[in-house]
Amino acid sequence: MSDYQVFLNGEFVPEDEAKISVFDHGFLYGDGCFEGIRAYEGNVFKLDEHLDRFYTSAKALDLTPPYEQAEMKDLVLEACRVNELEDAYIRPIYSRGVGDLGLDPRKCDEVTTVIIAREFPRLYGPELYEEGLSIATVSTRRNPPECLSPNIKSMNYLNNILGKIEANQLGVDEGLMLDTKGFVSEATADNFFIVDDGEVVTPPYHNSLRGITRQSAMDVAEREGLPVTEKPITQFDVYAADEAFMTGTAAEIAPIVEVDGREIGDGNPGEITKQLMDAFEKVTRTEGTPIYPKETVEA
Ligand code: PXG
Repeated sequence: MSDYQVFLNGEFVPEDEAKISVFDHGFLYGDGCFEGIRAYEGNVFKLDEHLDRFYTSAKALDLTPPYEQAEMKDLVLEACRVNELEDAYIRPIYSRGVGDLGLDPRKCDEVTTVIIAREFPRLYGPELYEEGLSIATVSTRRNPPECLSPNIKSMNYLNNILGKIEANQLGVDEGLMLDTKGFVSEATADNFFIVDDGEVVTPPYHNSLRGITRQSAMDVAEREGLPVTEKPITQFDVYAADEAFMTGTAAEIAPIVEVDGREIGDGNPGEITKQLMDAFEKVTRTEGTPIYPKETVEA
């Protein structure tokens, strides 16, 4: 076992001592929220954007965080420092806390706070970033906002996990989820884009998670002079597209070359996709909140 230090309820403890009660409602009911954040070469990428979403998820769950957002920002950076990380995957979690066996959140006195920071490679194998992924539409539909908003990044991922299980059973690299109306929503842990006649298109975010990498990819595309549109897309639009890719903190930008047995474009990662992958990589290496401010390094 590695010896990462995990922040748990006010202190950093060795990871094998970072234990949660079986009566924690995060465990019993998936009642809580989390973020997945990355650091590149000593800088945490889009930290404020991730923390804004984290605190909005908590608010939507009517969960009062024990730390102000600015304190949480310091703790995330500290979690990287105590683990001496430059490149990291960081996961802050707030769960409802320890209660009894009833689901009423009023039974829980204290929100559980966890921050895990560790090294973590890109979500898919390196060859898939060269050759592109084969994906398939799964039958599990993405939770509609009228039942459970996909924009709450909650500790209950069963909707996406059922989609991922189907994708695994189909023997493809990832599952594409539709919304309840049959429009494309997103992949199980990534947002979805197509490129059509030079235009970069992604579905509106109401039926999917408003991904931070999704926004970065849109910003990068605009800076590269490409038209970017948010509009509903169908499976037909996907099959007819010139290119397709996915975006996510864990996956970064990942090219897609096959959907439901249909080749996308010529079956190779598209030129615009590759351009965006390169431009995104540059952005991740030049922006971000420093983990080790200069004064500390020089002192
Ligand atoms: N959709 C869903 C459902 C997600 O969970 C994204 C899109 C992409 O969002 P960001 O903001 O990351 O660009 C996500 C993010 C994991 C893991 O452990 C999952 C995510 C992020 C980090 C790690 O599989 N999902």
